[in-house]
Amino acid sequence: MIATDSVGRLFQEAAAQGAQPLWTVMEGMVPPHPEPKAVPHVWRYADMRPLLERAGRLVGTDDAERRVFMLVNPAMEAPHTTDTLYAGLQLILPGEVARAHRHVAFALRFIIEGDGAYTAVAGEKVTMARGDVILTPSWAYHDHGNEGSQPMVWLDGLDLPVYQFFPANFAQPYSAERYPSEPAPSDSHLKFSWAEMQARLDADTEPYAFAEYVHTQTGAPVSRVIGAAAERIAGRCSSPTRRETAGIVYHVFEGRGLTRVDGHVLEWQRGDTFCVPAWAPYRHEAARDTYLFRFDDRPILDAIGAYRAEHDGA
Ligand code: 1HN
Repeated sequence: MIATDSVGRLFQEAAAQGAQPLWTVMEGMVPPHPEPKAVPHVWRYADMRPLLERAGRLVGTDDAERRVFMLVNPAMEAPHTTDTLYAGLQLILPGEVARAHRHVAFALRFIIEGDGAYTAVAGEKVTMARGDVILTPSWAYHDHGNEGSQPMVWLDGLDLPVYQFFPANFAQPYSAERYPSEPAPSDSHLKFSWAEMQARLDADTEPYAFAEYVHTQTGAPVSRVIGAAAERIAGRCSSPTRRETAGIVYHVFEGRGLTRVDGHVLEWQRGDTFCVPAWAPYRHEAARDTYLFRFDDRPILDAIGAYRAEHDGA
């Protein structure tokens, strides 16, 4: 034993060996409650739409393989909209093609505006209409094109942040601009129409209704990482107060109101996108009849046994 030994000296010599004491930091590693880095935030369509329009004038699809503004959480960096989810707003103008590629990351699209554009996924050409949800499974070649006369805007949801932890995300360009495709069958498992989802929500006579998108081939959530759902809240009514270990991205399909998240008040209206961090209690209050689309990381949390939820039963 060295006579002058000390804790400081021990730590220094441990550091020189690439080792650190656990006991000084252990509480932070097993905190008493989840500690997401993301904060609640709203991206207003009234602010984002003009930026997309300018990007449409200034940047072509030759220079931007995907013309997207990422929705970056104010407390984090891209690609984080929440700790585990990525969201972005994508614009494609009439006549444009966003060229074919594929990647391990899963994507879903929620169509915000426009008509006459398509996304071709693994050989199925899927047409887009407002409110549709379109899936791009992992490793499926996909390109987007606008054969209509209106700009097309949609919300992209990807599991990209997950690949910050698992460096397993490859991407490949396709050898041509478009991957060969045929019109998708009307019952394609890649598309969920809004009409169908709204009918499910409206069939519930309660002031608040929740319905999950279920993959028509697997009967499971839409992907192994990301799940999606929609909610209806009648005007002057509220959702229950909930909290989940899932992070959530919400998009306002129709309506106006606010969401209370952990002391923050997020005001929103049609076209806006907002996020709810993991384990933050949240409650939606609708000023008028409202439909919300949401995606979350519940499937991957379920897979690792880490999904938990509480609600007030209201
Ligand atoms: C991507 O491939 C798309 O295909 C959208 O539309 C957003 C964000 C990061 C990486 C790949 C698309 C993306 C993306």
